[in-house]
Amino acid sequence: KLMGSSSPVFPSPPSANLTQDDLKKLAAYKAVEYVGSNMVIGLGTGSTAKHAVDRIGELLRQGKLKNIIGIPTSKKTHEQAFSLGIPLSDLDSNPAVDIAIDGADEVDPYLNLVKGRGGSLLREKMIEGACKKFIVIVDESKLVEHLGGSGLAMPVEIVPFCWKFTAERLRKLFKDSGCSAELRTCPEKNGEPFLTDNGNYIINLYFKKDLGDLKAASDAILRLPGVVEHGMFLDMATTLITAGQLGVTVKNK
Ligand code: ABF
Repeated sequence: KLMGSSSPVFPSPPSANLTQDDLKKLAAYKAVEYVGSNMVIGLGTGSTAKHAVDRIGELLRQGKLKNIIGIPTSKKTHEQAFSLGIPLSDLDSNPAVDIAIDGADEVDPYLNLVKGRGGSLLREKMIEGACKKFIVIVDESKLVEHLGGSGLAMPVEIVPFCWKFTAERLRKLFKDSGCSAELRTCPEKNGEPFLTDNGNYIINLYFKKDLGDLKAASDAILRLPGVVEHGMFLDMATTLITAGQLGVTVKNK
């Protein structure tokens, strides 16, 4: 299975009955221990990554981190990091990213991920694909045996043009896995389509059966015209930090 270390590191002994948000924070704080001064840092999106960005801002304010540059993976994270006074840039100006820290929706035993239920998968994949070390931070509820196995959505970002046509082609690709495809909408905006930071739509794919060969599935999705990117992050994470009631574990690939 997984290569590398897997050791409980913190807290020891664990406090009982930590909330899911406490666990997210523990994983995030552990990840920020890998951040040093003079680094270019990919800043993730979502409720787990938010804790990491807060912590980086705090260390910067305390003078414990100096001369860092943050590369935000979404407009939302940009706003958060900006409000914390973290110096920000982008991949055009800083194409070599030292480290990225981000959450995930599902993590399999080989550190393959499903991401993008927060809607930021394209920018996340661009930035996290450009970094030397990509640390994924999760609470233990995100661990799965097979991607797509949680019964929750596998997001695919597509261009709005003839989205129904693209959604149907995606569904047909995986009909043997009992796939259904739904446009992501915003209930708070009368069911209007959800728009990504790039002005695109998201199709949520749901599977009744295991996807099988993930690389083949990824290639097939990316070959469809109209598809921009999908939420499978295969062979990208270098480190997984998981927080559970029994402590925090670090696994390196
Ligand atoms: C981002 O945030 C996404 O890729 C993923 O969809 C989501 C995880 O959110 P949370 O940490 O709130 O569970 O990293």
